Amino acid sequence: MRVDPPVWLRISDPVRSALALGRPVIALESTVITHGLPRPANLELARRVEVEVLSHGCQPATVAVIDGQISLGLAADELERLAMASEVEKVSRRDLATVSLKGALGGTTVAATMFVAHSGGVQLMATGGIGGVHRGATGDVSADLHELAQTPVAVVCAGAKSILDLPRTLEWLETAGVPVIGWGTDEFPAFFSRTSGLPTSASVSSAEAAARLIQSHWRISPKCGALVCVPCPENAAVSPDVIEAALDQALVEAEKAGITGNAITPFILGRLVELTDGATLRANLALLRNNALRGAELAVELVRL
Ligand code: PSU
Ligand code: MN
Repeated sequence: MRVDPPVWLRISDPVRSALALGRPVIALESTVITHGLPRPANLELARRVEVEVLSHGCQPATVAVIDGQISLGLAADELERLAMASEVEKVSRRDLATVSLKGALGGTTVAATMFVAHSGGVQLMATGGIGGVHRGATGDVSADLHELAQTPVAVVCAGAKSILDLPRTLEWLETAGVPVIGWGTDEFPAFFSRTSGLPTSASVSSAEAAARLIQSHWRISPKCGALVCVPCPENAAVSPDVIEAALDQALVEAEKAGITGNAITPFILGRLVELTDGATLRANLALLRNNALRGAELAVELVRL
């Protein structure tokens, strides 16, 4: 039933055997490790998430580019190199070939992670927050949205990054036919904050219900992704007011410093941590872990169906 993976893709042995046995597998995004979190918290989290996902009966498959090899599933030493390297690229879908030919190290965005996961036969991935439509009239729309429109992978996230224009991001997803499924909520979560005041397109209250909905979506739209939104855990979430104030300041600073394109997200995230005395970092770590664990439950249910 499964087709052979493409020659450019390196699949780790544990991931390969889990796939061959039809066991649950979840792909994990890695730009958050390379560009979204400070060291060494990034490595600690990445390791912890892999261990916990495994203990939930699901095989983790961190996606990254290692010395030019596009990889699904990393060895422990590769994860450490990726997290601690000073020279590491942010790899979106357009960058895969370039970084691969350079033989470089790279952390993959949601778009690139989805594409690689799908190429290897993995249907599910977890991340912190997806990219989307940026604020203002820059015309900056993340490749994550285009990938969701054309690649049948379900992405477990805490919504879109709060630095984005959330209403326009949701409009874009609606236009592209991508379901936005709230798990335990009917509001689109705003990453560090649990609420945004904006509705999801569907709501489920269990892993089983989420799996059923995703499966049904793929019967009807077999080429389209889906978003599964899980709010940041209550004890780590930050109030929208605090985020908005810090964000306004960070956005002004970014504009003054002339920061644009794919450098915006890492810059803003770093400034938010400083401006909120670490509250956004604690929220980011908590939601990443939570999304991976909920994702693992979902992977188990998807296999069961
Ligand atoms: N959210 C975070 N940290 C991150 C990202 C999102 O808290 O590092 C990354 C994800 O990899 C996402 C990417 O796919 O930012 C989107 O970047 P861009 O807007 O340049 O497409
Ligand atoms: Mn962008």
